[in-house]
Amino acid sequence: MKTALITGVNGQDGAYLAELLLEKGYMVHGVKRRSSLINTHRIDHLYQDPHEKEVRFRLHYGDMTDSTNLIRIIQETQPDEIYNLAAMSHVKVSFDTPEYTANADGIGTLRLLEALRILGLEKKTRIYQASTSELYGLVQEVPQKETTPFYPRSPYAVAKLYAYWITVNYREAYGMYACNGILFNHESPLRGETFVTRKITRAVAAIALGLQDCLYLGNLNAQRDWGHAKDYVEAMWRILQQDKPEDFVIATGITTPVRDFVRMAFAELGIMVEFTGEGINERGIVVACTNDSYQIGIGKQVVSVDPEYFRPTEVELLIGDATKARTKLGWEPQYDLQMLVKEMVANDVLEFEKTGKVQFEHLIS
Ligand code: NDP
Ligand code: GDR
Repeated sequence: MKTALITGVNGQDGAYLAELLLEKGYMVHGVKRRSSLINTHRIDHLYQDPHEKEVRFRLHYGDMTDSTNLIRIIQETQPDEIYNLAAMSHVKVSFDTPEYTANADGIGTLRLLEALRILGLEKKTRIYQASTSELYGLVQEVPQKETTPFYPRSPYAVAKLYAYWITVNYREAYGMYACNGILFNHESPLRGETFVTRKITRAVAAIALGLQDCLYLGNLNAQRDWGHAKDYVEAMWRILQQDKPEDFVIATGITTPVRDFVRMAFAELGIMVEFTGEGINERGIVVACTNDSYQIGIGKQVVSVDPEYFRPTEVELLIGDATKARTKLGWEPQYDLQMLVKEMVANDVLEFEKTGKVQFEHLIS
């Protein structure tokens, strides 16, 4: 039985990856940091009482900013594979917490690599680093592939740039099996509520339900290559099963503006929205976005732009070329954007239903 250690196990990707590895028969250890409230809802279905026999899923308290703790967990668990998914992963928030982001996302990766060397595991343990399409930042080339130059545009991306190169350096310097997956945006019903896709699908459900009037967003013109997290964790696993350690871009190859994601999400509930123009009011820029639904009032403004959500430096266009992953890993995404939007909206409708406020299943088209 192989043993895997996942940092960030209670995040979106950690939850899908833990499920996948358990299905494959792994012993899975997860690192989660202490929080004042229980925040394991994404992995609660995987939880096993540690007092039972043959437990294959265990959680350990840990933090990417604490080397001693990482060394101890690795020593105890002796993993065959480490998936380093833990990070302060919100690009906008990284402008507010740049030093912490550098510490957790950049130096945190170094701490794991060094822990393997200190423990003499550098030839045994394979390590996956969660790199990101944010490394490409300001467009140098489209579509973006493994050889495209990096130009990070946020403290988050700069921290991840360090993590990318320290992973490459430890591979070259010490012969470690250390790989970067350069993953483009991937979403799911488990996506954090403040990332744009989930923010939209939740708001669409709430607006249709009459619980919210208007969705305030930032840059509607940004374009992202959105895939499904379930497909992307499969790629992470495949990256660590190759003969030779290498870096891979994982993407769908299709890019979509934020405003089209908004349209698609409303359309799932039978509400057609139209962006009819821009103006200025006391809140700043307003994009008129009206709808054709009797349910919520024909012509009602359902989306506005709040400049509060603009970033000091933005990444305008991401579109990935995953040819290398398709050919070398045999990786193919199973979901397209339409399927993803459908699943996310349906999930948010159900979540609001669970709160018992109102039943509106009939709205799902
Ligand atoms: P999430 O934000 O959902 O999960 C991040 C996880 O990291 C959470 O479990 C979080 O714990 C944990 N974490 C944060 N800071 C620390 C710390 N200091 N010590 C220990 N754990 C910490 O991210 P995703 O699952 O979406 O992404 C996984 C990884 O992949 C991240 O590194 C992200 O940067 C990267 N990535 C994500 C992409 C995407 O589109 N989703 C694309 C490319 C890369 P807590 O719940 O306590 O906050
Ligand atoms: P991103 O994801 O920054 O690409 O990072 P996010 O969903 O936050 O933003 C995508 C684009 O949408 C625009 N946008 C808004 N974003 C948010 N969060 N909230 C808004 O109201 C809003 N309005 C418009 C943004 O400006 C941006 O252009 C994600 C994270 O998962 C990273 O960890 C990961 O590395 C990258 O994807 C790949």
